[in-house]
Amino acid sequence: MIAAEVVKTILQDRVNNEPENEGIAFAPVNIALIKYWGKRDTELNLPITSSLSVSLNAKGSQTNIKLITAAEDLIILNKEKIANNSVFARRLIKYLDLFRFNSQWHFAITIATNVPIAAGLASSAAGFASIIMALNGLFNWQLSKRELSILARLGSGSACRSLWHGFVKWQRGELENGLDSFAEPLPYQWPELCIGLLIFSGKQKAISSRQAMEQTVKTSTLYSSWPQQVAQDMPLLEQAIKTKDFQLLGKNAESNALAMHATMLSSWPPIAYALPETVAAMQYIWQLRAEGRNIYFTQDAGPNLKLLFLQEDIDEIKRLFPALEIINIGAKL
Ligand code: 2P0
Repeated sequence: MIAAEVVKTILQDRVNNEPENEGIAFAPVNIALIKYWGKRDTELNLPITSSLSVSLNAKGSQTNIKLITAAEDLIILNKEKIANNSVFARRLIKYLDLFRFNSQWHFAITIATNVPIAAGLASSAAGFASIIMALNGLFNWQLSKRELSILARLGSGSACRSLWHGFVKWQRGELENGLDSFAEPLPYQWPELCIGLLIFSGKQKAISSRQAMEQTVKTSTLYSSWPQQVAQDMPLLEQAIKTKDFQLLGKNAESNALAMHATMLSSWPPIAYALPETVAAMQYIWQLRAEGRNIYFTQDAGPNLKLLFLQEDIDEIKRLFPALEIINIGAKL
């Protein structure tokens, strides 16, 4: 099934809604503790496995969207106009086309994000989630979060998890049209859990996660073990969240991230997102753990690490990693 048909199935006669003046929405960045890596359908971003994330509170993207009288869309990212033939704009315009039910419609879209773009900090997830929520406001569709999650996925897979704060699970689903592949919040709070962003580079990555995922699925000999890895890690991670077992959470999240990167290293051409500083930091964290400290990490499609630790250790962690940006994911907004 193609994405445009999924959109029509969900919106039905709402495609005829009159637009309001403006749609505005914020969506948080999410960090996967059990990763999404590999698609069974590249058009609909349907995953091979389920995944589980935690959202980063106030870190994310704010989108304002309006209809304008103009010959083309106007895209402003962090106060700068983006050329409509850039890679970023083309991907965004392709997504907006799914909702352009009148060929005369052009959008003015302003996105403000407070995380480094394309540095493995899932800015596209927050971006597409905030865009679909803003469109929902602009056209007064009044869609459920579940429906918005499905539509966000069409922009970027991980965006379907950025509709909520806290812990979120994306069920892979079984259907070909993906109508059962959406995320849902988990009913658990863990106010003491902290995430620290250890940033080594905010530069654009050499290979997009989209391309890297595809290359891994096609060529990695280890990829066949990935669904097994997720099947093993997912229930343990859910149990860790439910019982607030920090070591169980840390071990499974870290091991899941390393397994994902192992599949990339075993693909051809090989994909390595780590920089020498990334590897040095991993070894330092393993050394800290050997000394009895409660600290783990996860890594996405970029060189930066996200450290996992508890509120009670925050002073010690600040001392050990002075440059760390700490996000208490359980804090009230
Ligand atoms: C995740 N990542 O679960 C994994 C872990 C990166 C590493 O989801 O092609 O930007 O748009 O569906 O969602 C990044 O991939 O890929 C990602 P598309 P997406 O967070």
